[in-house]
Amino acid sequence: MSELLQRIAACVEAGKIDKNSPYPPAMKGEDGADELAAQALKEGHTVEEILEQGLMSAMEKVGRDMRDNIKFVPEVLLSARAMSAAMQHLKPYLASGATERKGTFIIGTVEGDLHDIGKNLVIMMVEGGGYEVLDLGVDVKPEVFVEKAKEHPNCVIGLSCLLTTTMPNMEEAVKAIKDDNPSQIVCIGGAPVHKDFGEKIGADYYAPDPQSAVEFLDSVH
Ligand code: B1M
Repeated sequence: MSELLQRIAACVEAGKIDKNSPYPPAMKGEDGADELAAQALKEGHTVEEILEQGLMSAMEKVGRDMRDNIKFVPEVLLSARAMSAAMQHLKPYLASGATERKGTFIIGTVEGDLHDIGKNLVIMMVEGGGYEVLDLGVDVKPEVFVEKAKEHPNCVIGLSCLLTTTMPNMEEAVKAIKDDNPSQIVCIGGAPVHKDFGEKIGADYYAPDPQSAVEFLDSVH
């Protein structure tokens, strides 16, 4: 891997967003993921190289570290922001269709639930994993998931929920999606839900953390 791509990966892993960002102190004044991604494109690195060697590998490491309690939410959010800053330079190429994405992931927090920090972390990891993500936001009604699934054949639907009181709404959403298309793949996650609940409501997979969601997507694509 080129030294420049290694530096991008190091910025994402360390949460170094751009030259002006003060975190981490050891990298103060140095270029961040933002400047280095722009430089890499200018120097002729392909979008795929930057994505796979610079961003995805680093985010995968961050995801594993989060799962292993080596990194925590604030650090992961900084890594996610560093990746976002680099992604801004790549997005025009990705949007043009010139670069193949692995698949589409449609995610939302279920009806009645306004929590989105965990969902947004999942989005960052899944985007970092090479997928197109459609974010439906929070308080998403079952029929919206159904409608969006129809618009994106072969997508995987992700449902997040943070309240015990909205777990029945997650069940309703899964039922509506599966009633409409029994082969639609649904992945669930969120603090109050667990594997047994997922099995009970007919979800295909329970992801305890964002990295598991990425690994699940890789397993079905
Ligand atoms: Co709320 N809230 N909140 N809250 N809130 C909790 C969840 C609560 C546990 C606090 C408590 O009482 N100790 C409690 C729920 C209790 C319960 O249901 N048993 C609670 C409550 C009661 C409420 C209100 C009802 C409070 C009130 O108004 N009386 C209200 C409900 C509003 C609503 O949704 N209708 C409410 C409101 C809010 C705020 C708006 C103030 C704010 C949300 C801001 C926002 O999200 N933009 C908020 C917050 C911040 C929290 C806490 C403090 C933090 C949640 C969070 O973001 N965690 C929370 C207490 C706590 O957890 N300490 C609490 C960090 C986040 C990274 O973790 O979302 O679990 P998490 O996501 C994880 C995994 O679960 C997983 O990946 C993430 C990273 O590992 N994951 C997925 C999540 N979704 C996934 C999907 C996947 C895969 C993995 O695939 C599809």
